[in-house]
Amino acid sequence: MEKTLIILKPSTIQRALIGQVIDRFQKKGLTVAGCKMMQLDEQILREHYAHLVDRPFFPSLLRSMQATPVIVMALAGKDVVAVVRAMTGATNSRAAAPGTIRGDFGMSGQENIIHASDSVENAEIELRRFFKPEEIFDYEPLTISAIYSPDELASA
Ligand code: IDP
Ligand code: MG
Repeated sequence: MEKTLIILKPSTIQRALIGQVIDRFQKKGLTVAGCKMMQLDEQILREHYAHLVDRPFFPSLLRSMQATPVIVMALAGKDVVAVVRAMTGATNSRAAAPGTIRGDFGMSGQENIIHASDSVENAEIELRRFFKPEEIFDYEPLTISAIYSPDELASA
Protein backbone atom coordinates (compact mmCIF):
# COMPACT_ATOMS: atom_id res chain seq x y z
CA MET A 1 0.00 0.00 0.00
CA GLU A 2 1.22 3.51 -0.84
CA LYS A 3 2.49 5.56 2.11
CA THR A 4 2.92 9.26 2.85
CA LEU A 5 4.51 11.37 5.57
CA ILE A 6 2.65 13.88 7.66
CA ILE A 7 4.05 16.06 10.43
CA LEU A 8 1.77 17.55 13.07
CA LYS A 9 3.46 20.93 13.49
CA PRO A 10 4.26 22.59 16.85
CA SER A 11 1.28 24.96 16.58
CA THR A 12 -0.99 21.90 16.36
CA ILE A 13 0.62 20.43 19.48
CA GLN A 14 0.29 23.80 21.29
CA ARG A 15 -3.35 24.19 20.29
CA ALA A 16 -4.26 20.65 21.37
CA LEU A 17 -5.55 19.72 17.89
CA ILE A 18 -3.63 16.43 17.61
CA GLY A 19 -6.69 14.23 18.12
CA GLN A 20 -8.95 16.13 15.74
CA VAL A 21 -6.37 16.06 12.93
CA ILE A 22 -5.59 12.35 13.30
CA ASP A 23 -9.31 11.60 13.59
CA ARG A 24 -9.89 12.99 10.09
CA PHE A 25 -7.35 10.65 8.55
CA GLN A 26 -8.72 7.63 10.42
CA LYS A 27 -12.33 8.45 9.51
CA LYS A 28 -11.26 8.77 5.87
CA GLY A 29 -10.08 5.14 5.99
CA LEU A 30 -6.33 5.65 6.06
CA THR A 31 -4.12 3.36 8.14
CA VAL A 32 -1.54 4.64 10.63
CA ALA A 33 1.61 2.79 9.60
CA GLY A 34 4.01 4.74 11.83
CA CYS A 35 3.77 7.35 14.57
CA LYS A 36 6.27 9.01 16.91
CA MET A 37 7.09 12.27 18.66
CA MET A 38 10.43 13.94 17.97
CA GLN A 39 12.23 17.24 18.45
CA LEU A 40 13.42 18.47 15.05
CA ASP A 41 16.89 20.00 14.81
CA GLU A 42 18.14 22.60 12.34
CA GLN A 43 19.95 20.02 10.23
CA ILE A 44 16.88 17.90 9.47
CA LEU A 45 14.79 21.03 8.82
CA ARG A 46 17.36 22.43 6.37
CA GLU A 47 17.15 19.14 4.51
CA HIS A 48 13.37 18.87 4.68
CA TYR A 49 12.78 22.48 3.63
CA ALA A 50 15.79 22.73 1.27
CA HIS A 51 13.56 24.42 -1.35
CA LEU A 52 12.95 27.31 1.09
CA VAL A 53 16.33 28.00 2.74
CA ASP A 54 16.87 31.20 0.75
CA ARG A 55 13.42 32.64 1.46
CA PRO A 56 13.19 35.58 3.91
CA PHE A 57 10.78 33.70 6.16
CA PHE A 58 13.09 30.68 6.57
CA PRO A 59 14.53 31.70 10.00
CA SER A 60 10.98 32.15 11.28
CA LEU A 61 9.97 28.75 9.84
CA LEU A 62 12.98 27.15 11.58
CA ARG A 63 11.97 28.65 14.94
CA SER A 64 8.35 27.67 14.45
CA MET A 65 9.13 24.03 13.60
CA GLN A 66 11.37 23.73 16.68
CA ALA A 67 9.01 25.41 19.16
CA THR A 68 7.86 22.05 20.57
CA PRO A 69 8.37 18.43 19.59
CA VAL A 70 6.33 17.38 16.55
CA ILE A 71 4.46 14.17 15.75
CA VAL A 72 5.54 12.43 12.57
CA MET A 73 3.21 9.87 11.02
CA ALA A 74 3.28 7.46 8.13
CA LEU A 75 -0.20 7.01 6.63
CA ALA A 76 -1.07 4.18 4.26
CA GLY A 77 -3.83 3.89 1.68
CA LYS A 78 -4.56 3.68 -2.02
CA ASP A 79 -3.30 6.90 -3.71
CA VAL A 80 -2.63 8.19 -0.19
CA VAL A 81 -0.16 10.94 -1.21
CA ALA A 82 -2.73 12.71 -3.39
CA VAL A 83 -5.60 12.01 -0.98
CA VAL A 84 -3.74 13.52 1.98
CA ARG A 85 -2.56 16.58 0.03
CA ALA A 86 -6.18 17.21 -1.00
CA MET A 87 -7.33 16.85 2.61
CA THR A 88 -4.52 19.22 3.74
CA GLY A 89 -5.48 22.19 1.53
CA ALA A 90 -3.55 25.20 0.25
CA THR A 91 -0.34 26.29 1.99
CA ASN A 92 -1.85 29.55 3.28
CA SER A 93 -4.56 28.49 5.72
CA ARG A 94 -6.55 31.66 5.04
CA ALA A 95 -6.81 30.68 1.37
CA ALA A 96 -7.35 26.96 2.02
CA ALA A 97 -10.81 25.69 1.16
CA PRO A 98 -13.26 25.06 3.99
CA GLY A 99 -13.41 21.32 4.59
CA THR A 100 -9.64 20.95 4.31
CA ILE A 101 -7.53 20.62 7.46
CA ARG A 102 -5.77 23.95 6.94
CA GLY A 103 -9.02 25.59 5.84
CA ASP A 104 -10.85 24.44 8.96
CA PHE A 105 -8.18 24.73 11.66
CA GLY A 106 -5.84 27.58 10.71
CA MET A 107 -5.44 31.28 9.93
CA SER A 108 -1.77 31.37 8.93
CA GLY A 109 0.56 30.68 6.02
CA GLN A 110 3.33 29.51 8.35
CA GLU A 111 1.36 27.97 11.23
CA ASN A 112 -0.59 25.71 8.92
CA ILE A 113 -1.24 22.63 11.08
CA ILE A 114 0.51 19.85 9.16
CA HIS A 115 3.14 19.00 6.61
CA ALA A 116 2.15 16.46 3.94
CA SER A 117 4.40 14.98 1.24
CA ASP A 118 3.64 16.43 -2.20
CA SER A 119 4.54 13.49 -4.49
CA VAL A 120 5.03 9.74 -4.28
CA GLU A 121 8.75 10.22 -4.90
CA ASN A 122 9.08 12.83 -2.12
CA ALA A 123 6.99 10.71 0.25
CA GLU A 124 9.53 7.90 -0.05
CA ILE A 125 12.43 10.31 0.58
CA GLU A 126 10.66 12.00 3.50
CA LEU A 127 9.61 8.73 5.16
CA ARG A 128 13.25 7.64 5.07
CA ARG A 129 14.25 11.03 6.52
CA PHE A 130 12.04 10.74 9.60
CA PHE A 131 11.63 6.98 10.21
CA LYS A 132 13.88 3.98 10.56
CA PRO A 133 12.63 1.07 8.39
CA GLU A 134 11.55 -0.91 11.49
CA GLU A 135 9.38 2.01 12.70
CA ILE A 136 6.99 1.64 9.74
CA PHE A 137 4.54 -1.27 9.89
CA ASP A 138 2.76 -3.16 7.13
CA TYR A 139 -0.41 -4.59 8.59
CA GLU A 140 -3.95 -4.84 7.34
CA PRO A 141 -6.69 -3.52 9.63
CA LEU A 142 -9.77 -5.76 9.98
CA THR A 143 -11.89 -2.99 8.42
CA ILE A 144 -9.94 -2.99 5.14
CA SER A 145 -12.54 -5.00 3.17
CA ALA A 146 -15.21 -2.46 4.16
CA ILE A 147 -13.03 0.46 3.03
CA TYR A 148 -11.99 -0.83 -0.44
CA SER A 149 -13.50 -3.09 -3.09
CA PRO A 150 -11.55 -6.29 -3.89
CA ASP A 151 -10.25 -4.85 -7.18
CA GLU A 152 -9.11 -1.65 -5.48
CA LEU A 153 -7.25 -3.70 -2.87
CA ALA A 154 -5.66 -5.90 -5.51
CA SER A 155 -4.24 -2.87 -7.33
CA ALA A 156 -3.19 -0.95 -4.22
P1 IDP B 1 3.38 23.07 1.69
O1 IDP B 1 3.57 22.86 3.18
O2 IDP B 1 1.95 23.40 1.37
O3 IDP B 1 3.93 21.93 0.87
P2 IDP B 1 5.74 24.65 0.96
O4 IDP B 1 5.78 25.68 -0.12
O5 IDP B 1 6.48 23.36 0.73
O6 IDP B 1 4.19 24.39 1.29
O7 IDP B 1 6.28 25.34 2.27
C1 IDP B 1 6.64 24.60 3.40
C2 IDP B 1 6.19 25.33 4.66
O8 IDP B 1 6.87 26.59 4.75
C3 IDP B 1 4.70 25.72 4.67
O9 IDP B 1 3.87 24.65 5.06
C4 IDP B 1 4.68 26.88 5.63
O10 IDP B 1 4.73 26.42 6.99
C5 IDP B 1 6.00 27.56 5.30
N1 IDP B 1 5.79 28.63 4.31
C6 IDP B 1 5.67 28.50 2.96
N2 IDP B 1 5.51 29.69 2.36
C7 IDP B 1 5.51 30.61 3.37
C8 IDP B 1 5.40 32.05 3.40
O11 IDP B 1 5.23 32.73 2.38
N3 IDP B 1 5.46 32.64 4.64
C9 IDP B 1 5.65 31.93 5.79
N4 IDP B 1 5.78 30.59 5.79
C10 IDP B 1 5.70 29.93 4.61
MG1 MG C 1 5.90 21.37 0.55
